[in-house]
Amino acid sequence: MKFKTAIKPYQAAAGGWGSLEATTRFVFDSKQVLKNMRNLMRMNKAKGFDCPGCAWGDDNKSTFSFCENGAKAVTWEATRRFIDAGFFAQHSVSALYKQSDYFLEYQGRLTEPLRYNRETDHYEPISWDDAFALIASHIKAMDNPDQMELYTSGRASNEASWLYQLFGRMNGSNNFPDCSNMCHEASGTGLKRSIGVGKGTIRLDDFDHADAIFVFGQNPGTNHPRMLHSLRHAADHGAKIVTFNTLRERGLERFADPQKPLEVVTSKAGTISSTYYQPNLGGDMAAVRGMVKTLAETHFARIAAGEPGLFDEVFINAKTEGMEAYLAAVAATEWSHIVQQSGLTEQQIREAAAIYQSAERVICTWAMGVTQHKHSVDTVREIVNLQLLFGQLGKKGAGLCPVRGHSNVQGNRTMGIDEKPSKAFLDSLGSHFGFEPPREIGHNTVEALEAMLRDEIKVLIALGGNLAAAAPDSPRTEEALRRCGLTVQISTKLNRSHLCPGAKDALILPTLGRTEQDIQASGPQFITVEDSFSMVHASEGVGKPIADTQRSETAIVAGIAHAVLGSEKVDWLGLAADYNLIRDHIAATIPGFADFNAKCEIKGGFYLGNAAAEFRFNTLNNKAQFSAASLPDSLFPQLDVEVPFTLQTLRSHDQYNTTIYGLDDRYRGVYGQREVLFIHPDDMAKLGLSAGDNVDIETLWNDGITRKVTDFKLVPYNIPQGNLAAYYPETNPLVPLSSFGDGSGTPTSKSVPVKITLSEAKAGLRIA
Ligand SMILES: Nc1nc2c(c(=O)[nH]1)N[C@H]1C(S)=C(S)[C@@H](COP(=O)(O)OP(=O)(O)OC[C@H]3O[C@@H](n4cnc5c(=O)[nH]c(N)nc54)[C@H](O)[C@@H]3O)O[C@H]1N2
Ligand SMILES: Nc1nc2c(c(=O)[nH]1)N[C@H]1C(S)=C(S)[C@@H](COP(=O)(O)OP(=O)(O)OC[C@H]3O[C@@H](n4cnc5c(=O)[nH]c(N)nc54)[C@H](O)[C@@H]3O)O[C@H]1N2
Ligand SMILES: [Mo]
Repeated sequence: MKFKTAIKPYQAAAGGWGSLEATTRFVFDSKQVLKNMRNLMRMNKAKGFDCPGCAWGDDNKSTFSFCENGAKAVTWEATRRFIDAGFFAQHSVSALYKQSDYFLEYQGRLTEPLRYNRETDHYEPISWDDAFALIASHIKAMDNPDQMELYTSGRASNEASWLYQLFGRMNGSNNFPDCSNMCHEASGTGLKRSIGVGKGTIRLDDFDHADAIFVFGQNPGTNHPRMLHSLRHAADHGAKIVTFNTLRERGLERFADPQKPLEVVTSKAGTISSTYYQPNLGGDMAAVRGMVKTLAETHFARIAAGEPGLFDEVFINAKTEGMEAYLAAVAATEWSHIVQQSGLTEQQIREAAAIYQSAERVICTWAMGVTQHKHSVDTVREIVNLQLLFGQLGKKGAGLCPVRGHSNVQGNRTMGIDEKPSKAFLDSLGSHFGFEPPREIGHNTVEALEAMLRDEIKVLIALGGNLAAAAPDSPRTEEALRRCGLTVQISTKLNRSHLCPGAKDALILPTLGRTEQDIQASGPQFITVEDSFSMVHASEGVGKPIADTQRSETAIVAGIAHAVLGSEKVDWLGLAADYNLIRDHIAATIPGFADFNAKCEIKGGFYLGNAAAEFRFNTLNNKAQFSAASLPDSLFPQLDVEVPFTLQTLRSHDQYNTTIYGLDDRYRGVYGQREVLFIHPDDMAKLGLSAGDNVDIETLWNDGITRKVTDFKLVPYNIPQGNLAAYYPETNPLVPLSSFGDGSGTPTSKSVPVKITLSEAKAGLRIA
């Protein structure tokens, strides 16, 4: 495939015509316009399916509650293109491996179960029953249950995830690596340690009541476009939106609502961020610490003058622990350290603190810019510290909001997809089903890959996702997959992971997507999902599946469990025949789900509640815990070499994680290409390089392994000096598997120590 390439800075607001045009282009490009439009209109409504795009909540207010990127996610799934046995007979695995990720998914939907034939290097059809029997034979041949890894990607429904974890635990292991380990793990861990619950404390309508919203390290214009409606609405009502983002992101600057025709026609774009700070990568903890340093100064000065202080002392005394130690740590942190690490000036940080101080109700939101560093748990806890000082929790318009990624990643965790489950959960599962669940902590994603590399894993089952391309250190990750005995990929589309077949056997099991009707023995089924705001609601597909050989995720998990464990303790196939029965078990084993089936009728879903938002802190002493961590001295304490650049790996506007929809990144002005490197113009000049030069990027790490990608085109960009940005997954080979967050285990995808050098290739870049 050839694409016209260009670099052309984007001048308009985010959203607006650009967004409508792109949405309609996606919808009309696909073969079935009417069906797609109907799908879109039902998305995120009481009846119909939940958008598979992101985990943002639904306001049920806009006429069309969908966004450009949600439209892409739906049309990409609902395509009429498909591949069957003929395609795999034609293309060997080695030949497909040479194709791009874009090419692989572009081929369309997987329709038949397939087994890899090592002799011929082709995938060949296999019946569902034979596939299940093959999986059972591999699992039964294992020496111990920890030789299996059950990976989950965050699109899987509550019903499928719950069944999957039950299967894994009944088989004896807590090895549940998942995409969350690479994503918001630091949020879950940090929040749990600080406030006793690993989820956000606010509800969607809190945005309407906030006086200030602090947005750390996220790009909603691309990754949570519906969040722009909430931000825009808040800004229109006078809320201050303070953004901390290393890059200048258009969606955080200006937004024209594509669903308001007048705004689009008149180009009446609204300003989103009232203030925009560009910290260094990994600089947010320092920035927040500097804000607290400023606010503490004012607080104590006022008290010394006999005036009321700033902090919410009633809340702090009654509900928290550890403030003194924290404030001592803040006092001990020098401004020079804060300035050096944040990359912001003392004045900028004092200004941000002043905005915080003047707001009565504050929301802090964040995503991958906060969670994919070594000190991410401490950073999340630093944000919580700030909010605790002011009692910005559990009141209207205030609280903590980690903005989740995959549309049901939060629900997966609620359902028990967790390598470190709580004792209470295991007890409840064990007593409900009369078995002793495994008590040992299982593997997270990095640990699972390391175990695979040590040849300890005989079976890998992946419920969705694309581990080969999503995980760090691509060549080693691919090798890890190839070293498993059996790999089983439950997928909608062809991807890199299918092309890294297990050493003995590999299966591809084609599944239905969320947009499609799911008909089981008892009739049409719906599933449920949970959004970032702990709202659980039903989702029912409307499109007709492309092939009757595809099965639902729930049915596939049940089929595997039945083949392995039989029906003595659990009637797996009976559960898959009627998802209401699964929901009854969920109601009996997971807190907050009593009367689950009845609650599924509630329009807009039901709220699971959040103990911390009600000032119940499920920590050891029932108080919220301040964290007194010190600021790290360096992002790379493991290294004793000088690091010229820190690289972040991020998403373009035309991708969903490892799914590449197209090669444009409209808001960043990049067209027809993905192998680009965003760099400050002065950094480029210092190295004697120019826009359009091709460079090689090499990781500086301490294990003697060379990690390098070549021929990336330089794009001068509004980014602080010393910081770089490039797209994931192309740059995953640069992220060392052994570089992960303290306490989170999350690969440090937003801080990779690198150097760059001019590469051989000379191809110039057109700067329009
Ligand atoms: N269309 C679309 N939607 C998606 C996804 C997708 O790929 N496509 N992915 C989904 C998933 S799984 C997730 S987790 C979310 C991801 O949503 P985001 O977290 O928005 O994803 P990234 O593209 O990784 O963007 C990281 C943002 O943080 C900034 N940043 C990076 N490092 C730092 C830092 O250290 N400090 C600060 N202050 N800023 C920093 C970057 O400049 C960038 O704007 O989106 C979800 N929604
Ligand atoms: N360098 C770098 N690496 C990263 C990140 C980063 O920012 N930088 N981000 C990380 C993050 S936040 C995440 S969440 C992970 C994502 O990791 P994953 O969740 O593993 O990856 P995805 O790309 O979302 O998975 C895409 C595949 O899922 C399958 N699929 C799509 N829909 C469905 C469905 O409904 N059911 C099933 N069974 N399969 C389906 C398709 O076959 C598709 O190829 O990547 C992480 N990796
Ligand atoms: Mo994610």
